[in-house]
Amino acid sequence: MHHETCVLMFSGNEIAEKIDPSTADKFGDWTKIKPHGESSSSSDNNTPQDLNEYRMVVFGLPSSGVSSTANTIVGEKLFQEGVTFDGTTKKCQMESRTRFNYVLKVVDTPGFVFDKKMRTAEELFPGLKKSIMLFPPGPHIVLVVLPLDRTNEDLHDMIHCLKCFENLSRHVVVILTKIDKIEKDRAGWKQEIFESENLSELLEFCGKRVVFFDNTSNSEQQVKELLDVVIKVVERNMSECFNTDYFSKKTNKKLELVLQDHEKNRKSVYERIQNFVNWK
Ligand SMILES: Nc1nc2c(ncn2[C@@H]2O[C@H](COP(=O)(O)OP(=O)(O)O)[C@@H](O)[C@H]2O)c(=O)[nH]1
Ligand SMILES: [Mg+2]
Repeated sequence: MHHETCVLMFSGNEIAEKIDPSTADKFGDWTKIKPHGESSSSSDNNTPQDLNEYRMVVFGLPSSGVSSTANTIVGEKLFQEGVTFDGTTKKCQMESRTRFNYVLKVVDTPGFVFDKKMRTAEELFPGLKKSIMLFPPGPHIVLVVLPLDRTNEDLHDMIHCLKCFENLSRHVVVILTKIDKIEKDRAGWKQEIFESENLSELLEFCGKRVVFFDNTSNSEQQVKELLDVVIKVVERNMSECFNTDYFSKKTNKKLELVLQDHEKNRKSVYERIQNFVNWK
């Protein structure tokens, strides 16, 4: 287990090391890696043949940069970004682009909205279910997006709910966005992140597979770094994807317990506030 973590952990930039900067635009040897012999779907007329296809669903708390991350991956502004009270992305959207000699299929989702009225995995994670239909048999990778400036209860709720899907974590790669907000001269910030208490639950869940994104930049390097991790995960999972089997009765049972627990905690916080107010 420890070994796997070390191999898959994003540590600096493995793809970048394989690329001679002078030939980076012509795509170095790393692009020839054919990790799983899966060629792109022949039913898609726009899809070049004989290229490996990677399907990714982008997920996270709203306003984290989910759509922006999807845009960074495809290299164009195809998904709507923005900040609104109710979330900008209302529906799932699938786009496909050939980049770096791979076919990259990306589904943008509204993200995780915790609502106690929702009780089943299908209700709580409509985006994940829909992505399977948008690029069957489903995504190889579930990208969980988190901005650097936001670790709160919502994050814990999201992780607890995601954990209810058995084996989902082996498809997860975390994208930490808004790294442009870090002071340019602050040394050791990556180390700080990997040692952060607030992030420990998430880091354990994703096997420390973390890639850093600045969605305000059109640097290709960050996407190549992500692909480096994606290729290894897909290879390790033997191309198996997140599919409808994950939406099982067992998942719903576990979710029910998490929701009950959440409700209990919420009530106890409310009672504590009430006691405090009455005491004053
Ligand atoms: N500075 C900065 N802003 C970002 C980054 N990623 C997203 N944003 C901004 O954050 C806001 C929400 O982004 P969006 O992708 O629509 O979030 P979503 O609701 O999670 O899909 C938008 O104003 C984006 O421009 C980033 O890496 N850096
Ligand atoms: Mg969005």
